[in-house]
Amino acid sequence: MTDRQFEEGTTLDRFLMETMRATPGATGHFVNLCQSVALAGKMISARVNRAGLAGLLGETGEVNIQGEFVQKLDRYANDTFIRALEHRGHTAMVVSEEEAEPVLVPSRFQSGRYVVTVDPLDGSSNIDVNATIGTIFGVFRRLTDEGTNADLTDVLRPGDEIVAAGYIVYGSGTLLVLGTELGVNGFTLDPTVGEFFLSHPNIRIPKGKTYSCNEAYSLQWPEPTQAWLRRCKEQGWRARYIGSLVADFHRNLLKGGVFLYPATPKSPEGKLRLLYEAFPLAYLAERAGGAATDGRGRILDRVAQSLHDRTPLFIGDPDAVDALTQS
Ligand code: P6P
Repeated sequence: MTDRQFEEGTTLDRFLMETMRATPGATGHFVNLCQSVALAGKMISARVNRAGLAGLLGETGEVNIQGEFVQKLDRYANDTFIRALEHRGHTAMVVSEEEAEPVLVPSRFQSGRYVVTVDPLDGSSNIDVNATIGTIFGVFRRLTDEGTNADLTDVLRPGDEIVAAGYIVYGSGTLLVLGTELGVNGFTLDPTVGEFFLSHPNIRIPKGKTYSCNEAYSLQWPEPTQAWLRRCKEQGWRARYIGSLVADFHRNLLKGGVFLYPATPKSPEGKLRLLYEAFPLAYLAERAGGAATDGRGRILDRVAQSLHDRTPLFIGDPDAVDALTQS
């Protein structure tokens, strides 16, 4: 946990530089990577915030613009994120929900020591109703020699080997939440100056009786999970569900609560993605005092078998996650 106190108005860059100075052996590559992520977040935020305009134009029947624009937002977010990472010498490869195969940094750029997994725009089906969406990312240090091409061995590995993770949530504001071994901190974008400022230092998940799930599928869940839900209702829990994982997770992280997306007959392996959704959010949850399992065991104990593995996900309040996990 970050036990350093930062002044009001600390920018993300200042936070990163001061944290780096306090980290023996730090070379600045990770700081550089975080700055690339922040740039991508600013660019995606600006574009997402204009999606409404496209929507408006779309209402004139110009389906082209609206359809193209919205459909392109996933692709725009993906390309922006990859372009922001590839040319600064800190990243070797990116694994993205939008890419069937890993994306190696082009040979014209210097490859780096990190491999990044990303869901460029989680919840993008909510864009046309202006609901909160976000970018989720995880960071591994590559296992392969930096003189060679990164490959699948750098990402098909235990979630526990993640060295950092975070997300950028595009809602009423744009917030970057970054987790490292020092803790979890939130930075709010001030669009008037184009800077992220420390707004949520040392995030720790509070106790909270809120469950977040798509109850439409609850009759298909395993009986123990259904029984847990009935008990919550008897105990007066609240329900909150945005239908955008990153937004539901973010609310629970700040206010307390648990998100659950169990397996169903339609999605026997679960719906959510292991490498670039569950791993990064599980990393953040645990460093903020929460927990994350797949209903049987700890998410970060899982080893990714393929790039687009899916998983059931129970994440947030540690007591609720424990109650939902049948060993
Ligand atoms: P459902 C969004 O499409 C997403 O991948 C997650 O962000 C979200 O938590 C989940 O799917 C919502 O799924 O089945 O409730 O629409």
